[in-house]
Amino acid sequence: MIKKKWWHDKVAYQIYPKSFKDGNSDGIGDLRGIIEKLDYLEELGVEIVWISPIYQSPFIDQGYDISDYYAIDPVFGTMDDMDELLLEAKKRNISIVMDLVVNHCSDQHEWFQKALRDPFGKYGRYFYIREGKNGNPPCNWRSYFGGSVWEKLPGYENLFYLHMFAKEQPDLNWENPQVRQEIYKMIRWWLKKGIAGFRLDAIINIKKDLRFQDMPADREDGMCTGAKMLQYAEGVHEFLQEMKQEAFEPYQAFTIGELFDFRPEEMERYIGDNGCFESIFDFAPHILGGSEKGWFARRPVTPDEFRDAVYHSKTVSQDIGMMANIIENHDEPRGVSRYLPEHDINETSKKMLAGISLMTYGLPFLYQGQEIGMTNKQFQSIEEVDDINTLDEYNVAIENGLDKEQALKLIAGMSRDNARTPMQWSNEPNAGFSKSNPWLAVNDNYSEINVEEQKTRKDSVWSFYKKLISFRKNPEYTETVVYGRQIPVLTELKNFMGFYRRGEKQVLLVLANYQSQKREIVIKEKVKRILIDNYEGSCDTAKPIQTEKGTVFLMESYQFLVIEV
Ligand code: TEU
Ligand code: CA
Repeated sequence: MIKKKWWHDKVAYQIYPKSFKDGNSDGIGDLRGIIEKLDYLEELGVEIVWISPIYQSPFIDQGYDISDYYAIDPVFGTMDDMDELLLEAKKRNISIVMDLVVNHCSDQHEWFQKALRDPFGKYGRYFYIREGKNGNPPCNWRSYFGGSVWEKLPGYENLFYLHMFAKEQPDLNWENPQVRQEIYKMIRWWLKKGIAGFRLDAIINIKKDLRFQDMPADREDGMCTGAKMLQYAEGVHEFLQEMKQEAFEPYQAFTIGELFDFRPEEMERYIGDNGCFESIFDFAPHILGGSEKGWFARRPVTPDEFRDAVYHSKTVSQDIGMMANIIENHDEPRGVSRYLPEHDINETSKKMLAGISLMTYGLPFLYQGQEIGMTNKQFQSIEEVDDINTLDEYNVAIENGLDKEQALKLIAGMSRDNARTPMQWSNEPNAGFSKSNPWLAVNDNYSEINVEEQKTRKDSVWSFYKKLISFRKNPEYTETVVYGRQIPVLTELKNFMGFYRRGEKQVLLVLANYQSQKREIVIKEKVKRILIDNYEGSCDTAKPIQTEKGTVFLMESYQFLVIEV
């Protein structure tokens, strides 16, 4: 079994601050809004809250472009609000985790402004500034948000700076020890303030393949996705270990890495006993169905693929450390819209997905609105989209010959704005999120799907999440739910997920009928008791029958069960 950590038995929750709750009625969520809702989070059973960036920012990439790491953006409030939030959270046993965005900063950050003035001086070395090839970029890497990763330095014919993301997000030069020290200093400053730790944004990108060479083109634009260089970049662990020792360890900080494109054999180095992070997100289901061509060429994810991805992650990680389970975040569509077939999205199937996510080995990480089963937005036109990433993918679709309508249709399902629409608190105007017009339109379905309504109903998605969360904390079962070994069962069945959680005190069996058709399931064990059933309270609640083959269940459409055997 893995070494126990204080956060293992918790449930975590991500807040996207612009869209969570508006405290001062300007249409944008803020810190006062979060403070207002701490009781709500406590009631749900949340004990760790990660807040997406609230630092000073020009908001080219919604706060992931930071112009001052030591300041709260006025849109969100003041440093006093932040201190109050920390204090109030503490009273409720909630640990606050901030976003650490240090692969890049904003082009408005004073470091970059100074670099622009003197590219060969001290601050020039804070970034990757390179000579081009006769006025063309040094190499053919494509940025995550489209176009070259290289942008010309204003005033120079053949000097470029590197940006893996938008051109307003210049990459910080981690090879420079001064840069690293500045970052560690900033981290310590925040930890000293009382935050519990950080979520580390795009962190694997901090190590570059410094040869900056062309790679074989993967699209007709002649470029290759910059992410590919990560395969050739050696030594990210040295940076990460140094950061851990100098910044995190002195404060015993909780750290959770956002890692894509990492090598599975490195799991130990990431989340093992001496790993550089406490945890990392499990993005295995997220990458399913993707295409090098772009979002427009994605295909839907099948239940079996989803299952296999989840099982694989657990197989490679559960003896090493604990990953975090998500079905959505601020970069993703809504989980229920993505992992359930479109015509089957209903409260029962949403509860099944909730059950899978919370009963799978790992730290459950909810994203705001997931607990009420918020769905993707129906975008009517590209004008409704704010997100820089979606706008680029829309253009890619157009460049590939799709007309506007098709392009929108194909990329809308992946848009990051699906998750960024305001939190649906009630059926009041603007979903109770704000008294003014929100910065991004609310989802039309807020009168059906909202917190206020769901809290009054015992059979709501919200109530089911609450039940799953309290189950994780029930002293009778917590050890098994948190540390019990996950062992797949009935893997030959299509559209089905079954697994044991084998603990020291008991064995739980999790069964999910991931389809609308009913089916018969036979298990070899006798049932001690049924602990969770998403049909509870209805006449279709599980009724196991003992036969000589074993125990037989007639499982309803998207039925989800946790059984003690
Ligand atoms: O995301 C990193 C990242 O890899 C994503 O950009 C991902 O490729 C994309 O969202 C897929 O659609 C982090 C943040 O979570 C994201 O919001 C930021 O835009 C990005 O870093 C840059 O800071
Ligand atoms: Ca506000």
